[in-house]
Amino acid sequence: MKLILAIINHDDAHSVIQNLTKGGYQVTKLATTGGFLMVGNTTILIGVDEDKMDAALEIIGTYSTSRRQVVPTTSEVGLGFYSAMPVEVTVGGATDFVVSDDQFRKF
Ligand code: 2BA
Repeated sequence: MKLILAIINHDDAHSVIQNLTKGGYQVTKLATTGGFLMVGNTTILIGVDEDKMDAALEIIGTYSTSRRQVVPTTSEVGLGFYSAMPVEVTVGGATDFVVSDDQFRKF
């Protein structure tokens, strides 16, 4: 058994989860926040048998899209003055972690 933790964009969450569920996977959705942009994203947990793991990752990849996002940052330009310097970053598709789940029990 493996546990997939996938961090995806809020806007993709519905179609990713819908297609995983359609494929027979059980999914738990968490509302999370990225530490860099400090904006909301979605983390999904999927417990899968090893032989179904690649197909789950494939679904996540198919329905997750990457986006360019502008982040306002401020930097000191001297004498206590600050200038706003927008920085553009590419966010996602999906960031996936796969961990071994040595114990899985359901009561
Ligand atoms: P955030 O931390 O809000 O990061 C959003 C995007 O900002 C990242 O996209 C990346 O393009 C950029 N970024 C993040 N940290 C940066 C830094 N120190 N310097 C410059 N640019 C930076 P993604 O890499 O696609 O990540 C999307 C979200 O996935 C992240 O949101 C975070 O919530 C999660 N994530 C990504 N890698 C992770 C990791 N190694 N561990 C835990 N969470 C991760």
